[in-house]
Amino acid sequence: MSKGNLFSALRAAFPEDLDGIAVETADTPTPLHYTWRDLERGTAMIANLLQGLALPPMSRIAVQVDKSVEALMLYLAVLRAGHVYLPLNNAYQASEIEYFIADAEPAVVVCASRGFGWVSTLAFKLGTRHVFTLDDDRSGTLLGRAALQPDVHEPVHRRSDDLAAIVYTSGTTGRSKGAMLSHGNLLANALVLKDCWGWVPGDVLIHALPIFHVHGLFVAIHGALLNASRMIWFGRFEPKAVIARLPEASVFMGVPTLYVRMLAEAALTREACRGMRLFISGSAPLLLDTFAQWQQRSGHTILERYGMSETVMLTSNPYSPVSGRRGGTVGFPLPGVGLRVHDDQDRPLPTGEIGGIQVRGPNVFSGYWRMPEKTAEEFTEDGWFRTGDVGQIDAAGYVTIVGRSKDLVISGGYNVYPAEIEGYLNEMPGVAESAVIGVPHPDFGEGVVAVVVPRPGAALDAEALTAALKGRIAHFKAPKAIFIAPELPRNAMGKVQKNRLREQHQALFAAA
Ligand code: MLC
Ligand code: AMP
Repeated sequence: MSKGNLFSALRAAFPEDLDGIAVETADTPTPLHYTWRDLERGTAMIANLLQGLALPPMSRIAVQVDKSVEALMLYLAVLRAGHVYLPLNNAYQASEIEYFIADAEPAVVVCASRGFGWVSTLAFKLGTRHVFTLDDDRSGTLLGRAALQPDVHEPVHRRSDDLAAIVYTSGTTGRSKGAMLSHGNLLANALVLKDCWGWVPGDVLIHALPIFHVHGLFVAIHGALLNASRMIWFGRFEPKAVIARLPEASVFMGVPTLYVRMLAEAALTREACRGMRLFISGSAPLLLDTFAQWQQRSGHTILERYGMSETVMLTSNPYSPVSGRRGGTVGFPLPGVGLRVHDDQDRPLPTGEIGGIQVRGPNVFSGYWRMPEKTAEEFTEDGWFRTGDVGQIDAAGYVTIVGRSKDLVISGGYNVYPAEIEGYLNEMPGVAESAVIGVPHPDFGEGVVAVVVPRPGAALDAEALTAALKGRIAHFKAPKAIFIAPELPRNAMGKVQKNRLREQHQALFAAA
């Protein structure tokens, strides 16, 4: 770890000329240009504000805001002040936020002003002392207060294994788990990716992902900052607008849905992509068909990589040679990452056989926040992390993900945990039981589907169930289709056979 903390390492990579453009907004009413000096000063002011609150060291700072450059500065300022960043999806509603605040006990919560009423009520009830607002138009109490602060700040020293962020990832049994990532985890991964993906001075990154998950927050932002690269910053992904900016850029990172949506645009041509150096995909499986279509339409070979909240990035297809990028695979373990495939009894499997993927390395998290038993369960006796992904390594060393042992649906790059949705459905009046599955979806990769069994005599209405769910949880988790059925298929042990449900509804969205 360089002197100070992860922020110091990123700051050390800023260009000498701090007056160059670091970030340019693409979808604000007028384009905004932030220089490297703006990032330096803005993060100093927010860090000073946090330090002035006299919080205990390594306090959690929970953030549920719309994407903005100021939100990026808030993240960097939290690192700079030596506190722990806790990003939250801005689609989460009260019951979801309540859980995170109760579990993480943040000293500070930052939310959008439209949510201030309910967020602050929850936060104060749960013991949080400070709630600020931050909106995507540079307004809110956070910036109002930060504006009064000095614009110089000495980054607070943190050791490599000190906590930098907690990223919540849901548990298969319902309770969400906070993956604890250290300054060292994040920096080690960022440095490896800088080399592996051939970042060069002058690269320009189109940033169109949300910044509450590891993909948009760590992989994309650290990549650009460590390389002193300008970012073209989209508050939200819009395919036409992104394609229009490709000629000015060289690097793009997306989940597969972003590629599928850009492919649907006639403007996606070789000409539009001529200046691009690298397209990267991850967070969900990239279909071979999308990989091949992209090659044909853009003339570029997407580089697919694999990672997770607990580990940041684990594998990557080769940057060079381009011909080494194999569609349908996630490439090779990154330098320093150990990756092995084991059977259910933790015995190593021979090359080519399918089993559970286990990993270790400087990027692998130390455990789940306040869940020592869960942490112990997810690590093997010899210290490897069980990813819950199922895959194989071929003779040439390429890793392929073939499925998941965890009951998880990945929809448009967002994780949806069936157990959580079933929990909400089962609580609803007239519901006896339910099963939630993922089936192929042309846009989202997987679409969430629920099969619900009514209590005897109860009449259920799928639309009403959907509306009730959307009143309680983030809408992306709500099933895209709900079927009412007299019973669920079960095996001899009484376990619900989700495979049979998946087969039954396999073509649901394809047909649509
Ligand atoms: C939005 N909706 C979704 C959805 N996104 N439904 C299912 N799955 C999704 N992913 C729903 C909304 O709830 C809303 O429903 C409706 O679609 C329109 O919402 P929107 O906000 O206008 O959607 P849109 O902007 O089109 O968003 C789609 C998207 C977004 C693909 C751009 O989902 C996205 O940015 N995904 C990226 C997620 C990501 O960054 N993952 C990285 C995880 S890190 P309603 O009912 O309100 O109309 C990780 C590790 C790793 O996995 O390896 O990287
Ligand atoms: P998250 O918990 O949101 O970080 O999601 C991590 C999960 O996303 C991994 O455990 C994988 O199941 C999945 N994932 C990430 N990248 C890929 C990829 N390239 N191909 C298939 N699955 C992926």
